Amino acid sequence: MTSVTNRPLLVTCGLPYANGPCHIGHLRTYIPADIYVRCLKKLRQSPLFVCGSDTHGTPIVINAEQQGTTPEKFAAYYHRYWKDTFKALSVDFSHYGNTDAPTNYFRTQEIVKALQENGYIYPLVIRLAYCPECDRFLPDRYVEGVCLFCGMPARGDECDQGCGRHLEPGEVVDPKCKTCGASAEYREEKHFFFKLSAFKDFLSTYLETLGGTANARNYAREWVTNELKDWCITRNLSWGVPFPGTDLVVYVWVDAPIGYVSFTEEATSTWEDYWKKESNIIHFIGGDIIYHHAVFWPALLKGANYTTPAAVVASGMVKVDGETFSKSRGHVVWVDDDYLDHGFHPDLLRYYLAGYTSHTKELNFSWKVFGEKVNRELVGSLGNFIYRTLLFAYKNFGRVPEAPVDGAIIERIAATREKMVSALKEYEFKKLVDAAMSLSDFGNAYFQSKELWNLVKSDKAACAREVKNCIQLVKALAVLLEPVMPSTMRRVQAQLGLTSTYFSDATVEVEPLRLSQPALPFTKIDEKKIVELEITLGRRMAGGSQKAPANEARATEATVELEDFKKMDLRIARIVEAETVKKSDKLLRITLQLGDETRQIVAGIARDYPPEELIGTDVLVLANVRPANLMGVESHGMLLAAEYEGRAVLIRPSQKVPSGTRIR
Ligand code: B3M
Ligand code: ZN
Repeated sequence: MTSVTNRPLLVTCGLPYANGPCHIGHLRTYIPADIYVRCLKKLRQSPLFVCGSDTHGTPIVINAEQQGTTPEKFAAYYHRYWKDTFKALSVDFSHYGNTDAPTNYFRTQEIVKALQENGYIYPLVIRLAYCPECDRFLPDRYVEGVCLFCGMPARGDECDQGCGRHLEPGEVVDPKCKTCGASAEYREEKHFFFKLSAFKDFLSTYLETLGGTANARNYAREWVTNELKDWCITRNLSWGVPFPGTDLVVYVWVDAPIGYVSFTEEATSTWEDYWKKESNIIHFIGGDIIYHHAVFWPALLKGANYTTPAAVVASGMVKVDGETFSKSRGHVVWVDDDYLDHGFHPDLLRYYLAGYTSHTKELNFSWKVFGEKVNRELVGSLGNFIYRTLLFAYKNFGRVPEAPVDGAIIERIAATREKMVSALKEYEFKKLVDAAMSLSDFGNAYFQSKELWNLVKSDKAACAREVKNCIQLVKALAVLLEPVMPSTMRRVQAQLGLTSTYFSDATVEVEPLRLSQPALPFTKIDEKKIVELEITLGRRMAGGSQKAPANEARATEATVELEDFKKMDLRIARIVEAETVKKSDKLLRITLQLGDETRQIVAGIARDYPPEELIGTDVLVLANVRPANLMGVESHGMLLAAEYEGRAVLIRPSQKVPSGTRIR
């Protein structure tokens, strides 16, 4: 947060590629950015918060090709996916667009033309990898080879395993075609370059005052002092924004950041206040794309007479169980398969990611630490304080007692709020969370030290005052922590009947209203569950493979051979027994009659079907799925159900047929 607050304020997040599902690594950008924006709103500012899907570039074309679909359909699927995922995680953008939209085509071409008019784009005949077998030029990810600078294996436009450099076409040695494997040759073709080198002086000055995190500034400075090369900004592809007057498209790293502008245009008619006038633009990004945001992007904006960003906030990397994050090596935690699908509340993950370590430091994800943080801090401290306070007040007074709050309590809350606001200015989300959590610890100690359970008997009026103090602390926590855990804290606010929840309200005395039976804000995570998740992750990491995320298959209308379909043994079965699996609120243990055979299966439908209603009914099962063990119960077969509005809807035959009947 910069000190100038009256300027139009825009916060953005790096655009996820519409190329695959969400993993924990992504969330280090989105969750802190969302917390930041929510805090600003609590401080009565009105930031616009935009993001969108990055739909262009060669990886998307290649993946669509491999799945037998078009890049449009492929990207459109993931665009919807990301939109839904952000919603599920309470990441609340003012607008979420996508770069394959007309607004972005228009804005990209307009900016390219402005750069041309201002003399920052020039044509150049260059040598490009060309595959004689496929008979085409090989842009970016279509080519693999060796990095010209460090000799490590490199793919397309980046040296991802070596020096980390952005690679220009022609800087990959020994190029091979990624599609057919043939050795590529170099051929000459005319392309267009952006004169990044002309911005050296501008960038040196610009970086002196760039806000955000120091890692972004320092990294960018190094590049600007050492090496600023012009960028080739055209590619031989048909997927992307056409480069005016050619049959090339614009390089994805041009039209992707321009998405920030076009999404603002889609969000508000006053978009020029953000991008053409003095404004306050804050980019939240991952630490691996600093060069693009703090060097290339400001130069591009400057060259086209647009407003340059005021701050770049770059998050540290994520490790998984001590290993460098890598999807291909299985060092990955998927947000759907590994987290949301297990019924975990998004607020727990938001808390963990924001409060684990400093924003710019490396975060080592581990289920064990996640479990401990949830159980010790959220359940043991925060949840415990909120619940015991509200329960004690409800039982002994039936209401928020009518008594003044101690000045010392109000001061303690004000000091916490101040710490949080200064942490926010430094983009230090851990400090922000820590400040609130120490208020929670203070609350617990206070409750304990006043021995309210004795005081209520000896001096009810004195007890009422102390209860009021505790409730004031609960109110403050519910207000101050709402940006971190929005839905959980809003539930607590509702119990106190709070209507105004700005940060300034934390020190406003809570109204003496009637209380109802309070609800536990958090529930403990079973140790067994954590062990189960650790095992799954351990297997994936040992297997060294990327478990295909469930959505990948659903992504497209990939075709299936009839032979493959015939391998599935689909049958009608009759449910003869059903009961809930112990310690699980999701799973049912079901016994099926399949002709002469009886089978036990475990199905995750306990929330949608009471067991007693299932007995005697017919269902459709995949009988030859590999047996699995779920929560210690063997499952041999899979029930087929439609997924509708988050519920399972069982598929049943339209008339009675004998159990065991095959489906064709
Ligand atoms: N789509 C994702 C990445 O490289 C890329 C970000 C674009 S931000 C304009 O992290
Ligand atoms: Zn390299």
